[in-house]
Amino acid sequence: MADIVLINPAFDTSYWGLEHALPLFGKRANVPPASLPLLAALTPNEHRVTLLDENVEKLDFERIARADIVGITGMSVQRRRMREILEQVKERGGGFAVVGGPWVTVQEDYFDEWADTIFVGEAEETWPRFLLDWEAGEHHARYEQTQRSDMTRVPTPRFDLLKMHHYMFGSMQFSRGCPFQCEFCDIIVTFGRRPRLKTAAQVIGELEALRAAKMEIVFVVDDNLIGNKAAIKSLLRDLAVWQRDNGYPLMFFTEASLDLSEDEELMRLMTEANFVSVFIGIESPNEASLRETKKFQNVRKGGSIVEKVRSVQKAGLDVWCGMILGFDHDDTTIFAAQKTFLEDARIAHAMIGILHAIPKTPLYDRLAADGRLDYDDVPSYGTNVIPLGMSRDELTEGYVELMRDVYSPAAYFSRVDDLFLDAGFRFAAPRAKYWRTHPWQGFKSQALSLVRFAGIYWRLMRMVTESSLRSEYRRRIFGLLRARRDPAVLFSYAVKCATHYHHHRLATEMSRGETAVINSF
Ligand code: B12
Ligand code: SF4
Repeated sequence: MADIVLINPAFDTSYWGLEHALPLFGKRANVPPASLPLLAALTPNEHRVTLLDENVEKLDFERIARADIVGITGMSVQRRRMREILEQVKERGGGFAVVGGPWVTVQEDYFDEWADTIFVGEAEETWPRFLLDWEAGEHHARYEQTQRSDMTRVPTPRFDLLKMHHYMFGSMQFSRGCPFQCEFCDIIVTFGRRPRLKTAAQVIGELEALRAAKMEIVFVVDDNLIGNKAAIKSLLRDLAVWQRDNGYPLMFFTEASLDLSEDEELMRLMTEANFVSVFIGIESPNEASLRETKKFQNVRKGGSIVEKVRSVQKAGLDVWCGMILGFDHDDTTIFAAQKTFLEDARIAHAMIGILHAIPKTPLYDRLAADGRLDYDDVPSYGTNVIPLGMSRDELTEGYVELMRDVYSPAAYFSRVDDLFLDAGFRFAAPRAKYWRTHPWQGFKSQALSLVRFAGIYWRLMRMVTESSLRSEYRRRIFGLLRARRDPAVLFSYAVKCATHYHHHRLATEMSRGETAVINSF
């Protein structure tokens, strides 16, 4: 029997981390690390597994050093902390150190001195095999699966081993893989271009586990939920039945490609399964840049990108998006173009980043061949790419200015209100319809939304230090109240205020030079 400790290292503050908003929700982290409870479920019962997430609790290095095997996961932004943790463990004469996850998968030599074994890519088969090898003293320094994991055999993650009450959202995965070929993307390098899905029975099993952990909002962490449209439609139908049978206990958000807008049935099925928002990789309003990066799905016929986003919103899905600056076809006019695009598309939440080249991607290979990678001062520039249409300084300065503009209260709430007030965005309509025939459940749920809204409002008024922001939030919320009396919408609007606080603070700190430009790399 081995004593195994698996660790998710702390993140630095970032757009997605929502660090400044978390106290407003009374939470310590946004999403639990999905890999750790999954690895625990893949571990044979004779071993003892402890899961530690540094984002919700301080690490006790003395305890960690006593473990037989210390496993660490992490993505690019966690890589330095991953190394620090390994160093601390080694200094204390700690156990066998293994590393897996997105970063080591693309940068295999990063932990050379610190890790005894690394795992490249998926680990459904290699993790249990490693444990057998380790017990026999025959383990290898590197494991990589020859076949991609069979998603229909992935077990239900051991959420019970995490302190789930500290997280804002639950997380689960329906599928891996994406059929597209965006040049900068490491997902297709790691998971392939053929989407692989779990069965409805597996998904429902996980939903029950998340419900048991008292989660209410779940991030479906697929990179592209709709990579296999026929398969996901079938799954969504089963999910909608489960929601209706159980009184809509869970609300979902996810990521999908823009071709979602071309499929009315798919959008309807998503809302029936209680998906309320979707993150779409739009990347740029500049068509030449989209073609350059092989994001062909965004330049297809059938309307402009703005029109396509509006179709998704009309179906009842709030759109979040990813935008990238610094493609070869971008010059300094891109900053204004991005801002105008977000206004026209009424997208409140845009994860704007600077193009960077992830190792093993086609973009990385192209730029390396052209001598256009520069690792000098990456944290300040936020990229390892030497841009073509402007200097590195112009790119970072333009980025910071754009973030500040886009998250100024006036610009942000103008986008939110355009959607929520003027367009009367239909929020979770199938659930509202269900409540009309189940009034008691509807009443309980709406009462809970009101309580939650009141909690966030109270914290906004107490914890936000800038009085101008407090009065902005108050004014906006009362504006919404005059137009719409739905507690669910009110709660979701309060969440918009809290997330604004995070984005606005982050953008302000960046523009004052108080935090690194962007730690997406
Ligand atoms: C959910 C998610 C998030 C969540 C947080 C998740 C969390 N708490 O860990 C949020 C939304 C917060 C997030 C944020 C960001 N993310 Co993110 N995220 C994802 C996403 C979509 C899914 C991750 C997931 O849950 N996968 C499901 C699990 C089961 O898969 P897995 O982690 O790969 O684990 C498997 C194997 O890797 C392996 N494994 C993993 N760890 C370990 C450890 C050991 C010891 C072993 C043996 C095996 C092993 O076993 C698992 C089973 O096969 C991935 C893309 C993807 N599809 O993986 C991007 C991804 C990880 N994110 C990425 C990035 C860049 C970011 C951001 C920096 C974006 C930004 N610009 O702000 C931020 C930074 C976060 C922060 N707070 O600072 C990149 C990382 C690139 C890289 N190669 O390192 C990815 C790959 C997406 C991408 N290509 O852009 N993210
Ligand atoms: S659509 Fe998203 S997941 Fe698919 S290849 Fe492009 S960036 Fe990667």
